[in-house]
Amino acid sequence: MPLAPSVPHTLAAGASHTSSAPSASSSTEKSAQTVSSVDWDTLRHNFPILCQQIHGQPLAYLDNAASSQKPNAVIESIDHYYRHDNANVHRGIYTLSERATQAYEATRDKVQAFINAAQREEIIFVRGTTEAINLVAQSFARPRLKPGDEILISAMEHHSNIVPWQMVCEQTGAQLRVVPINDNAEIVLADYRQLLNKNTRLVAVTHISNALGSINPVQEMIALAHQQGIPVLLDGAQAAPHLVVDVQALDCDFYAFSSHKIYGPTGIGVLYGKRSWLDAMPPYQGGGDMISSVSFEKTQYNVLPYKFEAGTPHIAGVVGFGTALDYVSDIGLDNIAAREQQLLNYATQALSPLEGLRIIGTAQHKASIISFVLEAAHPHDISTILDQQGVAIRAGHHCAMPVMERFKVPATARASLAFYNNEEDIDRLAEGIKEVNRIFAGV
Ligand code: 7TS
Repeated sequence: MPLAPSVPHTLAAGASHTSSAPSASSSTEKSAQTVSSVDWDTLRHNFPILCQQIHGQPLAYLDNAASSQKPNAVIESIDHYYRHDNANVHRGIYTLSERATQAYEATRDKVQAFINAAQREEIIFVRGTTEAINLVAQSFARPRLKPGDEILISAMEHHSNIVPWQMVCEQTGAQLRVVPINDNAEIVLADYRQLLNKNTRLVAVTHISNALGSINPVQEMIALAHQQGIPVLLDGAQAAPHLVVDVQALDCDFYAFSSHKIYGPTGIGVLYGKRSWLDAMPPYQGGGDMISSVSFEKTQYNVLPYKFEAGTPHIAGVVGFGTALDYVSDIGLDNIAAREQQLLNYATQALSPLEGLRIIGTAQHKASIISFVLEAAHPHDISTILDQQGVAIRAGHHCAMPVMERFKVPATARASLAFYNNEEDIDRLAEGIKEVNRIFAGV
């Protein structure tokens, strides 16, 4: 089956995109790009939602860890799909269904290239990181676990990488073990080494923490686990948008991430799994598309990856996701990572001296996420006052309640930066925090 996307790349990328970021077809041009040669200001204008005012002020969107905004190219490709190609996939012998199928399967190839998976069959489309982890918990872990077995996670996990394991532990009598983190929010590797043992059946750890920004030493952690034959799942929800992910170099067994944090639509994400594991796993859900034949006596399951994709999938989401991957690949993940490090340094310097402000999460290797508390005000109040100034940040426990417990805070305020943010956004954040201090502490 030909797998070329039905939307030509130039159209899928959108005029405003191709005019500002080099074309994906020009690999020499792309490799010649550096962080200083990318026109970040123009790229920001690819995101129509950012060009608006909130409460009479320009929007500074600093909640990218929760969900990132969508460039014109992504919005236009979804619009194009519904206007021209919409049909169900993998079933119709007519032009629209063939186009929809081609567009859907083309994204699988793009994901394979994006994370350097060995085979396209290792890419499973799911609703997002949460569903990917639940799939592994129920289809991989559950049949293998027995009382006395252990699942090892870290103390900085998102609830999506805690609760599915607790559920499967309840179902099987296995135990959840937790690797501690130090005061800088780094995994304590000595403790990790000690906790790995002959009862450990799986390590499930986040690549980057959403609440703290820590980039974990996953390569080393995987190697240590593999020395004892223990498979490793990485929660890549925060990593895939911010650094180059190579699942073969990492040698992880499973990798989960969401489209909506990487400038694509909501409701779609990826489970990568090594083929040998996926082949041995039973389906997660039953229904259409995941079978090769059904009778009342016996159902034959479909081959990978379809065995794990029961029912009509989120086709438009997959199409938009493919465009988002083209978009970030055109800019270059290494350029994005470098730009975000510049912004992180700028923000750390701007925020650190502010009266009563304490940054929670000071790992040596850190992504562009700054969680903080202020002596004068609760994070919810900080967020409310900042919103009045058009500055959008997140406040709360960030679905990482054990992290709040670890640092003995009820909640944090969190600014999470994407490549389209700029120094002005950060200056306005700092000004807003000063205003909070004036209101609550008179300083
Ligand atoms: N894992 C991590 C590390 C995350 O940051 C998130 C979402 C998830 C899993 C779940 O992803 P989903 O796409 O399935 O929902 N994190 C956040 C956040 O930090 N604020 O809102 C959602």
